[in-house]
This record gives sequence, C-alpha cells and structure tokens, in this order.
Amino acid sequence: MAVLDILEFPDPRLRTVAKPVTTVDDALRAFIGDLLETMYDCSGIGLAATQVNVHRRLLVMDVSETRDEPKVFINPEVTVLDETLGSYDEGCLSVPGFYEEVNRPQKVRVDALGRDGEAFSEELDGLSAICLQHEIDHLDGKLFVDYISPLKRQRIRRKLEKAHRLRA
Ligand code: QAP
Ligand code: CO
Repeated sequence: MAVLDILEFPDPRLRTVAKPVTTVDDALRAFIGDLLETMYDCSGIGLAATQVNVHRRLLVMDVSETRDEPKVFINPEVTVLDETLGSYDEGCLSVPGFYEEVNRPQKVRVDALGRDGEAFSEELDGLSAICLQHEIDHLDGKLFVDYISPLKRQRIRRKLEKAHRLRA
C-alpha cells in the first residue's frame, strides 16, 4: 500500500469529471487500499479518486470515531430522500486549512458497488450523508468552495497559491 499525493485547489485537474469503473479487480482493490491508507494518513473522513488524480468513479469514507470502519463506494448514485437542508462546517483534504458552512440534503440513499463488485444500497443521514455528497461532488469536478461566496473562494485561492509557491 502507499500514501498518494493529493491535488490541491485550485489545481484544474480537480475539475475533471470521472468516468465509471468498468471492472472491479485486484488492481482496483490495490488502488482502494492506497486510497484508504492516504485518507487515514491525512486524518480525513473521506477521499475521492479525483483527489489523487485518478478520474474513475470511486471514493472511500470513514466517519467513525475509532477510524476502523472503512467504506468503499464504486460508481455511487445518490437519491435525495429528504430535501431538508442541513448545514455543516465542511473541510477538504484538497483545500487544507479552510472550513466553511455548506448546506446539503440531510438524508440520501446511495446505490453503489462494494470492493468485491457486489451492488448494495444504503440509506445515510448525519455526517455520512454530508460526506458522501461532498465526495461524489469531487467525481463531478466540484469542490465545497463552489458553494461559498466568490469573495471567500478567492481569498482561499490566493492563500493556497501562495502556500504552493513557497513550497515549490
Ligand atoms: C470531506 O474532508 C468532509 O483542512 C472530507 O488540514 C469534511 O476529510 C465532508 C482535513 C467535513 C463533510 C464534512 C482537512 C484534514 C480533512 C484539512 C476531510 C486538514 C486536514 C478533510
Ligand atoms: Co473533499
């Protein structure tokens, strides 16, 4: 397994729309292991393939306190079950150091394939529902900063660009 490099806003590659996964095989499972290792290494609760520059529709999540409940969603499709919006102070491994309130539907169903390639369907609410929608946004080339004011987004962009210049 390996810890992968994470793309950071405003990297244009984060705007790529990911293509469906066609086969769930050992090579894909090895990549899923890398995604999980990367997420845990960064203390994240979710990570989409897009964030490590792999443009296929899969993501991993672990919202447990104990960090021992990895979840894998391949080709996830979300259906909103309750339009009521909940507000959450979201962050993102691709927007390190910044958190902003985002409103999203509170209850969803997800239909996806698991790491063995079997289809499953699950109802999610609370942080799981929020995180899943945040991660699926990545697969569609979207970021949580797209939901905040242009002024705040521009401030975050400038600060991260400066940090990237200093790092280079
Ligand atoms: C998405 O994000 C999420 O800025 C997952 O310095 C987050 O795991 C969905 C992280 C919150 C809903 C609510 C962020 C780690 C992790 C940072 C993450 C940082 C270190 C973000
Ligand atoms: Co994110």
